[in-house]
Amino acid sequence: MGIALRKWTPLIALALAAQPVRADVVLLDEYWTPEISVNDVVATEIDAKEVGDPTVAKSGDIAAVLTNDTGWPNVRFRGAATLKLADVPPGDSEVRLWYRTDKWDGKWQLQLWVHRDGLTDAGPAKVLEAPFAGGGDDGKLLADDEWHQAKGVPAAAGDYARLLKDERLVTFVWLVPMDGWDKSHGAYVDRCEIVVTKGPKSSVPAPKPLRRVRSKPGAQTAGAGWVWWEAEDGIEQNLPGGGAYGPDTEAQQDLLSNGWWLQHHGWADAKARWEVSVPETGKYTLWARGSGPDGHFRLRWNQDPWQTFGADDFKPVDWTLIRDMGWWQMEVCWAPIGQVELRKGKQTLSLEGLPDCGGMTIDCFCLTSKPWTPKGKAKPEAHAK
Ligand SMILES: [Ca+2]
Ligand SMILES: [Ca+2]
Repeated sequence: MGIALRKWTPLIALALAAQPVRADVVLLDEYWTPEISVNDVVATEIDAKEVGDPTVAKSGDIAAVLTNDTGWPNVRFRGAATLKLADVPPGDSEVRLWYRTDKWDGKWQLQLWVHRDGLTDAGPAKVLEAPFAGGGDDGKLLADDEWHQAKGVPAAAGDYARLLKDERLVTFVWLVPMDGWDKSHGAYVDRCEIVVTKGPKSSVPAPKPLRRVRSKPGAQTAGAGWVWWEAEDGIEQNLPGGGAYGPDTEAQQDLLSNGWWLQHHGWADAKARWEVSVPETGKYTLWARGSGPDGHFRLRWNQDPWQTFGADDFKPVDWTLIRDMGWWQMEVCWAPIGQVELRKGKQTLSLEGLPDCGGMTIDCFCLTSKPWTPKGKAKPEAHAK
């Protein structure tokens, strides 16, 4: 499923107007999706809780670790946050990155790239670049295997002049090495952010960044006549965590059930599978909370024939605005997507994107055997009575 474009109501406009204007932006922290890796650098996500070592992350639980034998680690990370260029004036801002490296003592430059349909159609465009002063001689990183913060003042670059400053853009962070060949290393990076240090926007507090939501494969909640499960709790799925459709603050995250959804934009061959314990044999309505399909996907229970879904099959009855990008609204909606006879016991629901499927966003599902009026992330507790 992808993003439904829908006219937003004046009521939502008023609610948004009351929120403080965002200034500082956490670009990367708990969701890292490497998109381009150069010089054989391997970029992987590392979870401090999973490895049982709190020192592998500096902020929250998740960091990225970059390793290669040739040095010069060069990686572009995809869309972990959005921003308006007007909110982070280059001369009034500072970019910051926590790093920890055992041997790589080169220098990094941070480049901020952005994407906006209709303006950067050839792919993301570079808008800011900043040399990172890592704390060592001449700005080099300190290779003592301790966490340090590199800082730099960004300057306008690339397509900055021609891009709209007051529209929310999807961001990409590119760590570009400026020297440091032939140094085999492991380098952790965490919490990359732009902080406004001067001017009128410097006093605006940053919104709380995302917290990491861990998948619980097969988890579900059930009551009399209903079963609810999170899209992100599939027993199998191949969608990466970052991307244009991810929420980018904790406030946005809290609008989603369990604080996360299965989402990605432009991801070919999307697949997901969920295992559901159906409490009673019977006829159920399957509800999905997500966004209107962009292109087509298909679903099936167990080995039943596939059923294809497109925009005309997704008729929302409940809407919540997640984020207003100016040029589109990211929203999450409930819609009934079919009726099914299911036997008591474990049943498997499978989903596949079809070639024209432009993206996936699914928050959760609910199977109900009784009439239900969905409302946001509230579970149908009334059915349990
Ligand atoms: Ca982190
Ligand atoms: Ca969810």
